[in-house]
Order: sequence, then structure tokens, then C-alpha cells
Amino acid sequence: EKKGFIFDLDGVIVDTAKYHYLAWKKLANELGFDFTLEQNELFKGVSRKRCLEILLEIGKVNASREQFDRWMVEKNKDYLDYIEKMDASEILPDVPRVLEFLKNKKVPIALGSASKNARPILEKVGLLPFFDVIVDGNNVTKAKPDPEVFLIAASNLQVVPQNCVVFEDAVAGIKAANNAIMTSIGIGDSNTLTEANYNFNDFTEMTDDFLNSLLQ
Ligand code: B16
Ligand code: MG
Repeated sequence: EKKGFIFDLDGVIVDTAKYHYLAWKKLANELGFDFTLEQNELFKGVSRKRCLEILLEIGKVNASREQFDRWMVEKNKDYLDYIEKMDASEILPDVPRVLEFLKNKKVPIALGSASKNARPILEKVGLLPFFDVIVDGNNVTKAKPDPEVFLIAASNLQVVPQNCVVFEDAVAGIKAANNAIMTSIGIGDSNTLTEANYNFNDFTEMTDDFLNSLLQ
């Protein structure tokens, strides 16, 4: 039966979490409080709007609707300044090998990301041609752990959810994949991604044999 593979972006294909962090930290500091790398973990896979809500809770800051929207714009502007300089050197190890392996097997590939900046990032690092389908923050109304982003990806790939494999680095993303009844593969710390069906520290640990086993 036909299989489909779905990749998260931030933390799976590229490490843009560090740029999100710097942009959120700058805003927090302007507002008079600190934002730690540990707190940044809570932001992974979470929508921009929800991130700002959490940030303001951390800093105990109240905002009008207008002010909230201005900070959203400001954070994204700073984030765009960072990703402006991205190139292929920022692709995480062995991502191109896995993408090429799947392409050679004619397996359809989708992106399933919460980011509204997903397309320009894929373009900058040169991976856009690998993706048959892109579903990102512009296409969804419900954030991970809601399965919406992955279910839309599966539907666009024309593969039933049960035959989809999802690569994710965020707890919310693994939950979203499991909620979609897809095979979930955690990329990163297995102590954090405890609900994943399989765990790998990164793609260098993922053998061709393992990928083939997913295609059976
Ligand atoms: P943007 P992913 C997510 O991407 C990030 O992990 C998360 O930290 C970020 O807030 C979210 O995208 C929205 O990003 O501000 O660019 O729309 O991991 O789902 O690829
Ligand atoms: Mg991610």
C-alpha cells in the first residue's frame, strides 16, 4: 500500500529554534524580563500567537489586542532578519540523504510545520524541490497537538493517515502524529519524546534498512 512521509521543519530539517529563541529573548528583554533556553523548549512546535501568549504569562505582562499584534510583528521581523542569512550549511545532518532515499523510492514527501515562514526557509536551504506537499502555519487553524496539520498533509499526498510516517522533534508534534494515527518518529531526546513510536537522536542514526522497514 502507498506510504507517505511527513517532515516537521524546525528542529527536524533545520535548527531554527535558536533563531526563534533569540527573537523571543530580545522581546522579553525589552519588556524587562529574561527568557531562558529551558523556557524556549515550551515554544517548539507551538504557533507564534501561542508563543507570545506564553511569553507574556512568563513576564506577567498584560497587553491590549493592538499591542499584542505589534509584538507579534516585531518578533517575526527580528526572526526574518536571522533566517535571511540561512543557506544549505544549516540543514541538519543526513536530512538530504533521507530525502534522496525516499525520492529514489518514489515515496511522496510532505512538510507539516506550524511555521508561517516554512516555504522561504526551505527555499533558502535549497530543499524545496523535494517536497510534493507543503502544509504550514498558513494552512491550519488548530495547532499541534491537534492532528490537523498532518491530516491535511496526508490528504494532499493522497495517502491514508495510517500509512503516513511523521518525523518530529516536539512533544506536541509527536502527540499530533499519534492523534492522526500515523507512525511517529521522534528526532531528538528520547527522554523528552517518550510517546514516539521510534526515537533517533538525529538522522545520522537512521539506517536505510530502517527506512525500508517503514515502507513494508
Ligand atoms: P513562525 P515547526 C514551529 O515550527 C516552531 O517550532 C515554533 O517554535 C514556532 O513558534 C512555530 O513554528 C511558528 O513559527 O513564527 O515562523 O510562524 O517545528 O512546526 O516546524
Ligand atoms: Mg519542530
